[in-house]
Amino acid sequence: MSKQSGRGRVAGLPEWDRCAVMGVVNVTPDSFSDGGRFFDTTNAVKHGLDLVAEGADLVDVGGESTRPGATRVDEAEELKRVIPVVRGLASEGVTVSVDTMRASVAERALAAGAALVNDVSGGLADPEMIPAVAAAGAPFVVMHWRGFLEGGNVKGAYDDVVAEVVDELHARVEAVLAGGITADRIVVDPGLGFSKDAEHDLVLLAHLDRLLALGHPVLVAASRKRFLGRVLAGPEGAPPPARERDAATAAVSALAAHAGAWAVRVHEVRATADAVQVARAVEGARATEGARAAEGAR
Ligand code: PMM
Repeated sequence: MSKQSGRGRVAGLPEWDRCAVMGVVNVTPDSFSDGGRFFDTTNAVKHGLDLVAEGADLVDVGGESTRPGATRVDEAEELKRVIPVVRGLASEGVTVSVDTMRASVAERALAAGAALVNDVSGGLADPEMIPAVAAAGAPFVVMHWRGFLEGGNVKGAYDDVVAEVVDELHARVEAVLAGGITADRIVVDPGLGFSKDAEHDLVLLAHLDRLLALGHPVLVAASRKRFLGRVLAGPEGAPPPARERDAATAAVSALAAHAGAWAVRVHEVRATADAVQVARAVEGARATEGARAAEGAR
């Protein structure tokens, strides 16, 4: 299977000639890595527009932290956080994704101009989610998820993490298709850090080809995650804080883009925008070289 086979195009979204950059706007007081900084509508919209100016192709707006142990916000609060930000960004022409596990939030966000629903539970947290997204004809990100993490990383036991994540994602894709979302609107995501330790995340990144083989565009969301802290710290050291993991994040963006990812989801856009551009240029050079070689062989 060729490296680019998973990049493809997602129906209902613009098409990019390289790995797309999804900038993150967390409208939460307690997010894993940038919590509290953009916790009001005006600041959040401004931050989203800044990310676009820095090179984001789309902006992912979320109102609920998904970090391990985070308590859920209620529906009214999530709506209050997310919908005005989605509306504000969409009205400025930004391609907006909504990061939610609630069908009601997805529906209202789509009505407010969102173009994509990003559900870290892959439709498992809310039985109304898949029918709602199908009815709206919107694209859907299906992330690998093993449930809410109460009491730590309890569902992270694997014999073969790549095979299990691929199989479980495949099953979710089947469920999503059965629920009426069309194949050309499905994006898959390995769910780095969700019921996974650093070793699991790294092995999944080493085998993005296996995820691409599912036949859907792949989203990689490594930004500032724990595994990068572990890599940077080495075996004995203390991991640097989340906001000191952006160079490492950009390195993952280059690797993921090179491996054929459709998009990378990042908090700091500038370096990743450069990374995906470099990956695109290298791909272009390879294609030119291949064409020349073919020409010479004739
Ligand atoms: N991770 C987080 C939030 N949303 N969405 C997708 N599709 N994939 C992810 O891995 C993912 C996500 C948690 O990270 P944050 O709180 O730092 O944004």
